[in-house]
Amino acid sequence: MKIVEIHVYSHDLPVRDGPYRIASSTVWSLQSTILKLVTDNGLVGWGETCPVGPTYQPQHALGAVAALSEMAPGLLGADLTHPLALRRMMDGLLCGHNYAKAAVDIAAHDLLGRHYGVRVADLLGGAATDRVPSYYATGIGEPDEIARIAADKVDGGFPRLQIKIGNRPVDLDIETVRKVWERVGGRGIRLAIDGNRSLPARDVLRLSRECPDIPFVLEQPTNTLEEIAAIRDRIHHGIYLDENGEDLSVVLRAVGQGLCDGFGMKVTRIGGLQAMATFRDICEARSLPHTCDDSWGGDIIAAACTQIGATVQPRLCEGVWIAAPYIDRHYDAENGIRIEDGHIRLPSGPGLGIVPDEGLFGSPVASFG
Ligand code: 0XW
Ligand code: MG
Repeated sequence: MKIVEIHVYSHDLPVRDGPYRIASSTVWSLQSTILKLVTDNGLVGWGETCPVGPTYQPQHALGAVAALSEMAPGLLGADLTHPLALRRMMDGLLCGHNYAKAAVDIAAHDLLGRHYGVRVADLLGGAATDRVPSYYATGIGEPDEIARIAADKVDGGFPRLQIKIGNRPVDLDIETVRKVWERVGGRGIRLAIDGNRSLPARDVLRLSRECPDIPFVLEQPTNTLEEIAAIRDRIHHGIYLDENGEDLSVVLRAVGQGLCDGFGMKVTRIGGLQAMATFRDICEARSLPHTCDDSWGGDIIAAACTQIGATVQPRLCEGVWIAAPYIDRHYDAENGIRIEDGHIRLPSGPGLGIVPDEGLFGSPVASFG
C-alpha cells in the first residue's frame, strides 16, 4: 500500500463564542492543517495538526504546511504498512517538526485501519473501553464565572475539569480555584489547574500553600522543567507536565528523574499515534496518569485522540480533550466526534472511524504526486 498522492489543506476553525483565552494565547480562530493521503490501492486516509496559535508551543500553522511540503516529495511511493519505517523515513527527510510528522502518522494509521478493516484503537493495542472519558477546560476568566461554568460542566457529566490560570495576579487565580471547589467539591470530580507555563515559582508555591485542602494537580505551572525541579519538593500538589513533554526523550527524563506525577499529552506534539502508544506504555510502567489530547483541531484530530485514549488503562486515563465544544461544524456530519455526558463514544468504523466531507476544505494549498 504505497502513497501516490499527498494533498495539504488549510482550514480555519473559528472559536465559538470566542476568544479562547489561556495564559500563553488568546485566540479567535485557529488554522488547521489537514492532510489527505491517497494510496495505490485506491484508499484515502486523513491526518490533521492544529496548534492553538503561534505562542502556545514552538509549533505554528504555517510551519506545519512548510514541513509537510518539505517531506512530501520524499514520501511519495512510501509503503504505509509499517508505521515505524514511515517514522524513520520522515526523520531522514526532516529534523524535528513532530507536529507535522504526526499528521502523516495519523493519516497512515487511518489508511492501515481501512486496509485491514479494523479501528485505529485495535492497531494500537486494543480498546479498553468504547466510552472514553473527556474533560472540560475553561478559559481564563472572573472567579464567579469560571465557578459557574465548572458547576455547569459537572452537571453535564464531565468527570474531570481543567481550570486555566496565569498571567494575572495570583490572588485572582487562588480565588478562582477556591470558588470552583466551593461549587464542585464533594462531587467526585478530578481537578487540574493549568498555568500553561506562565507562573513564577513564587506564585506556584503560594497557590499550593493556600489551597492545601483542595486535591488538584498543577499542570505545567512554570515555563521550564528546571523551574519545576527547583520547587517540586516544596509543593503539596501533584505536578503534571504538558508543554514541556516535547518528545519521548523529555518524557523519559521527567519520568526517570521523578519530576512529575502525570502528563497532559498532545498526540501531535509527541509525533503521532505511534509515539503516543510508546508514551502510553512508559506511563503505564510507572503508573503515571495522563491525558490524550491535542491543542486544537476538528474531527480528524479528535478521532485520533479518542482512538488512542480508548487504549489507555482506565485507572490511568485522565481523559481525552477535544475542541468540539468550541467548534460549530463537524467534518463528518454523521460520525463526527461528540461529547455526551462528559464522555466520547469510540467510533465503530474502520480506521479513524470518520470520513471528512472534503468539500469543506476547499482547494489544497499544496499537492504532490
Ligand atoms: C486544554 N488543552 C488540552 C487545549 C488547549 O489548547 C490547551 C490545552 C492544555 O491543556 O494546555
Ligand atoms: Mg495543559
